[in-house]
Amino acid sequence: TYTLDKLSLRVKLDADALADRSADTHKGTYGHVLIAAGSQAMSGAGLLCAQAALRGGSGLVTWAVPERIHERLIGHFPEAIIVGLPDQSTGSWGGVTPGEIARLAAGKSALVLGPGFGRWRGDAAWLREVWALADERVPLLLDADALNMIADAADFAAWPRRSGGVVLTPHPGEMSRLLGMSTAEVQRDRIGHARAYAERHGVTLVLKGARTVVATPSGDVYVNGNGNAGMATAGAGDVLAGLIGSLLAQGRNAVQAAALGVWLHGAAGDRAAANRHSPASLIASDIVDQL
Ligand code: NPW
Ligand code: AMP
Ligand code: MG
Repeated sequence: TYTLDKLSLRVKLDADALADRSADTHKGTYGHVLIAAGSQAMSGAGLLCAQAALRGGSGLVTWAVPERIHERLIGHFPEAIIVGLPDQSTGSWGGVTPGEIARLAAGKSALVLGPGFGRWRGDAAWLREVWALADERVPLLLDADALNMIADAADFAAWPRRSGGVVLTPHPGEMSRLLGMSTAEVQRDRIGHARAYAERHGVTLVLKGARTVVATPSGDVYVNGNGNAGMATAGAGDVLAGLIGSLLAQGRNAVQAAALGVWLHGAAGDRAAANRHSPASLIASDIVDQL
């Protein structure tokens, strides 16, 4: 087990490398993230996620949403490409088909799926199809409701491994659903549960909350030391998902992107808190602003 604090010099050097851009580059050099996130009531989750992906340094961000909310987002986020996918009155993520997401994911540098989706019955089969159809070389980050979909799948351990890598970013409530145990039980052994899950499923697992744990498929664990309770606020996790997606798109592997993303997210949260009279008034957009 490593502490990201103790390795802070290495994390900082890695962070500095992000800022160190060679002159002869263009937006295509820095990756293209596809964010599939947001719904009627929770378009904000998608917006925060997509903003964090751009602030994280990706050259291009495409934000995919169900068609019905597309119209009202136009003009609110000029830097993002916003694509409305055909939807229906019912079904997972507003009835958008897995095939539409896979088609859009082709040629992208990373895919972030789940923030602000909402929940439907039969979600596990829907996610399984995205998993099968989307190019396995594209790194995949699953957050929020996409994690609830995994929790509903009886056979997640048997899903084929993806060569691009997979990052899961549960908070303790989502982790409790993944493991079928109470949140209190998860919290009693955060490192043990995170490590066992990551090894068993061949994923990089980020167990969020105070002292976020990053567990790798090979059994290493990093515990983060920065961040603050002001980050216990709506949308903070959606920002982290977009940020890690951005680092994946810029060529970091799953473990590097998760560890660096968690540390940068905490550092930005600490700056955001310091800028306010009280951490209580910190909101997720402040974290995006400080990246
Ligand atoms: P309790 O009981 O409160 O203590 P859910 P969600 C637990 C979207 N959002 N330590 C918590 O415990 C998301 O992207 C949209 C311990 C409770 O049981 C998702 O799509 C926003 N326990 C959707 O909303 C802004 C912890 O988890 C459960 C914990 C639902 O996501 C908000 C709650 O989790 C939001 O991001 C911790 N550190 N953290 C928007 N503006 O569009 C959580 N728990 O039921 O999965 O609900 O996280 O709000
Ligand atoms: P979510 O619950 O998905 O919105 O994610 C919340 C984000 O804020 C995660 O990155 C957490 O690690 C972070 N966070 C929430 N509460 C705290 C806390 N008390 N201390 C440090 N970070 C926190
Ligand atoms: Mg969340």
